[in-house]
Amino acid sequence: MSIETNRQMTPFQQKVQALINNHEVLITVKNEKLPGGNGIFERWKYPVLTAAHTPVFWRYDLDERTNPFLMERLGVNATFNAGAMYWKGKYLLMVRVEGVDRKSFFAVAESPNGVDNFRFWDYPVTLPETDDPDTNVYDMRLVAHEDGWIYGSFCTERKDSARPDDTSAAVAACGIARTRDLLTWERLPDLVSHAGQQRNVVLHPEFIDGKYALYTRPQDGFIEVGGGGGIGWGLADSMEKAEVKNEIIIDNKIYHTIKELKNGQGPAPIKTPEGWLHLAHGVRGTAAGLRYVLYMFMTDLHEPWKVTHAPGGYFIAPKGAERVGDVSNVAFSNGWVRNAQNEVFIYYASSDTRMHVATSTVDRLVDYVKHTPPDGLRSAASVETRNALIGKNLEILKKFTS
Ligand code: M1P
Repeated sequence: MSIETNRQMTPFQQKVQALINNHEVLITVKNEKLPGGNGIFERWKYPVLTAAHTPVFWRYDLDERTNPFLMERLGVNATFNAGAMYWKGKYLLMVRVEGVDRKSFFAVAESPNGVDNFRFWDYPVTLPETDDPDTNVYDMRLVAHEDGWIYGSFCTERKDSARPDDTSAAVAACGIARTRDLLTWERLPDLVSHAGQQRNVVLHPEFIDGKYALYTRPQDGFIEVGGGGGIGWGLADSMEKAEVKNEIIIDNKIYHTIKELKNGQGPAPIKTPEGWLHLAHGVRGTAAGLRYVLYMFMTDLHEPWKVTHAPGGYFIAPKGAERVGDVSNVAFSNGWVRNAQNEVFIYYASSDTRMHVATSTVDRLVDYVKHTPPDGLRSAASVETRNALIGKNLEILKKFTS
């Protein structure tokens, strides 16, 4: 974008031009696949989105009369936890943009190749409210459902009116909106669940027995999932008045694993001939606070509520600079894209601050979930599994040298 090229620019205009030029340089940096991955996926060198990637005209008042010092009037704190989809030849992220006022909103950024050159659309999403206005909305999962609509399911957070004196008491529920063009959104009533609060609710892309199927995450409190928890599954007759009457837990949290404290479905699963590939986050406690990592599992092609393969341990954990941010030690994903070449672009946020991409393929991810040993749940079992691998490998290596 260039301005006022036909005449001498004023000092103010020169400062505006510098801001715009620097922004353009940042958002057009070519990304590079990092060498030395683990064979499962590759990381990329640069975050695909940071707060600084948001347009200059979202943050600054560019009118010299009202902003003579060219200050940021509406700062952006973070860009993270993005839903994703492939749309009209572009990789789209539905980004959680958090202002310096702590309110999150949704905005679309698009890229021609999925790994760099993400550019925000001019305006954030105008999300209609229900009769009970949201205080905060975040973490949208985008799903092109076989009914023809694109749905966004997200967390809507409101003050807990039952605890008026506690200014941090909140209630989380699943908000639902739908669109056909990603520009105009129809807000639907929030999901009615009978299992407490809800976050990380994801719509399955296909009907199951003629009903809508939802991955849920029942929780007793706003932060704590409580005694039950895990990734749930339930059916709803319609999305216009979505209600899940029964939820079953299909993927439990388990003591002394990467999902000891809580877990949650990431994006909608990817369909493969061998089953549905799932990406999720698992949370455990440490002396330094919670640690969020990503893990994968596979469910049955015809009965997606049945887990068929569960590789042990994490798939992606925050690494290096990813470990530091507003909420440190967090890897979180609610968006991935499988393209026509069966490449998979995994969009993950680090430490509630910025967005990254990791790339793999459907074949590699299926191999990973099917052939990575499950968690033996005891140190002795882990040693036994590792010894089997070591023994087999030493025999192979002997042949290399003989
Ligand atoms: O701060 C880490 C994450 O915490 C929440 O996830 P969960 O409900 O699984 O604990 C969400 O607020 C998420 O946005 C955030 O990234």
